[in-house]
Amino acid sequence: MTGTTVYLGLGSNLGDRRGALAGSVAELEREGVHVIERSSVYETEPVGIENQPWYLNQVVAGRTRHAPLELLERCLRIEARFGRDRTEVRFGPRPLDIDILLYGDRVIALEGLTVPHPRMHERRFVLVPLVEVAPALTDPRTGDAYAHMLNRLDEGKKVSRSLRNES
Ligand code: GSY
Repeated sequence: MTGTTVYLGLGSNLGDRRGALAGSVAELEREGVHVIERSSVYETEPVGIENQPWYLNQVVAGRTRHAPLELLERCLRIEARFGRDRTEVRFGPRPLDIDILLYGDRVIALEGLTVPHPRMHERRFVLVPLVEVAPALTDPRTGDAYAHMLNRLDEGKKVSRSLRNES
């Protein structure tokens, strides 16, 4: 497929977490995002509101012909299919979260969509899986490698590979 390479961050901390991640990959394919790489699944300590269940997180790379806002619309639709309700507490628990981390090398500042994702560089639960799938990837604004940002990050939240049979 031609189009743009995008990196998406997937997260779940309610219900069948692993099922939501696996299911969202299938849904992305249906919604016009051809998934070309998947990181391992990571068990991660919550960031933001700390008193909530731990997350499973994963980063996928895909190719899509959708424009950024169309892609966002498709991601929101998939979240809703997995029971996500956007009236939830900000930074609180959710059955599925799909964040657009990177859209090619575009820098996007639109109402409702900022790319690169504004908090990705300060989150181990994003950078660890991102660097796993794309070790040489650089920030389109600064040219700085995400691997270097991860090495310098002093966030301290636990991020560890999750075993396949955990939910
Ligand atoms: O931004 C995604 C939702 N989220 C997460 C997450 O996916 N993983 C971890 N570990 N903490 C989080 N806090 C929020 S909000």
